[in-house]
Amino acid sequence: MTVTEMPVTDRRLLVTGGAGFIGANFVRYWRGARPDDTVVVLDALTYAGNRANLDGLEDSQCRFVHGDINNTELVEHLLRDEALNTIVHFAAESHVDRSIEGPDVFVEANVLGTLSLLKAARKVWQLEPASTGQTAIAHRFHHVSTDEVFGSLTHEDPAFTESTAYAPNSPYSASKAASDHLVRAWHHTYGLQVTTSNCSNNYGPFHFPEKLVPLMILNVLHGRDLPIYGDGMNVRDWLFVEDHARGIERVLESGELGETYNIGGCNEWTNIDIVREVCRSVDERMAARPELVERFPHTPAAVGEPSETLIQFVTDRAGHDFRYAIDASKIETELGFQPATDFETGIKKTIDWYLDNEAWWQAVFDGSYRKAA
Ligand code: NAD
Ligand code: TDX
Repeated sequence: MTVTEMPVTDRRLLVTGGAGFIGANFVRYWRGARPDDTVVVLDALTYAGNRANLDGLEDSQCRFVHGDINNTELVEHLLRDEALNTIVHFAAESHVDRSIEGPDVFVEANVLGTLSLLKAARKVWQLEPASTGQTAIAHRFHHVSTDEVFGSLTHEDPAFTESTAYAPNSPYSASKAASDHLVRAWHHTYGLQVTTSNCSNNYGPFHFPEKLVPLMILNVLHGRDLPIYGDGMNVRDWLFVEDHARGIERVLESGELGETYNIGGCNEWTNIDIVREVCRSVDERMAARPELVERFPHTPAAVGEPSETLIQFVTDRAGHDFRYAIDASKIETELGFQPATDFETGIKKTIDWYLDNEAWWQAVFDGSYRKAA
């Protein structure tokens, strides 16, 4: 189908999964950069969703709706009643280890949830058959995906480009790949104005402490083992989360409809090196700020030990992808996007955020943020 571009001028956003790690950082960034835009966050508040991630952001222009993307009627109602013209779709089950333990919810949230959104968007934005006589409403559906859909690289392989064949290996990445294909099909078949971004591993504030970087920071602070899967030589490409938000902004502003854009940090690290870096960085802070040792008496620095002594090599993740790497030249050359935060700065900001926001992660650990939601 030929798709005529209908540019969105006055942006009114539905941000799905906006109470999760990247979604909340995106809303935070967007509210700062474009305070006049309307933002409605739709989030089911699963174990990973946290209303506190949006603290200080909600006002007359930005509101939170507790609900499931699989509730198509609710999505239609929000799009229609609030005249929303842009969906930025983050909502998903996102943790690979959980997908290995229980894949069903990944298909429900990531595949069926995306289908539900696509159906609602097509209906409310009036992309029903021409015979209905309706004129389509200007809109954009931006789908947030991952580099994991491309599978695993060896050391020698070139980085993933947008034309790398899909080869998902985990239930998580398979569900994300399926959602990417649905989004593509809604563009080609029904003319939905879509863009997709496939991003590498993010790190930064509000990251749920089941994922590598926050888990290691908090385990160091508590003097707990640092579990490294396998030999720790698996490679990931790390991007500061605010740069992901900026990359999506560029795609929303200037991305070509139906196109996909890789977003990455050009910043490959083995897991063991990332963990050593976290250990070094925390130890540096402990040395510079004695009050931290009083707050965290179980951290190795409290007894003059390096945090690296906590490293434990444990059983590998099933089907563990060896290496991800993003070739981000398309978004750089076509949309002029480059990450703004280098890794050294980003990891320091992240560690400082966890040190300064103990109430946030204590509430995550004791579940009180869920009781309050
Ligand atoms: P997250 O797990 O921190 O947050 C996911 C959010 O989605 C949570 O707030 C959760 O409550 C919500 N959610 C889940 N199912 C829902 C449903 N059915 N209806 C409504 N809300 C629902 O995940 P994240 O790390 O912020 O990832 C966000 C998106 O970015 C995901 O689509 C993920 O695949 C993608 N992504 C993540 C990374 C990364 O490094 N974390 C990298 C690339 C792409
Ligand atoms: O305890 C751990 N020990 C360990 O060695 C954990 C939690 C992870 N790891 C390894 C597995 C990975 O090689 O660290 C690497 C990173 O693991 P995760 O933080 O679980 O991220 P990953 O599996 O790479 O997936 C992440 O990036 C892509 C996000 O969770 C996905 O949502 C995103 O799509």
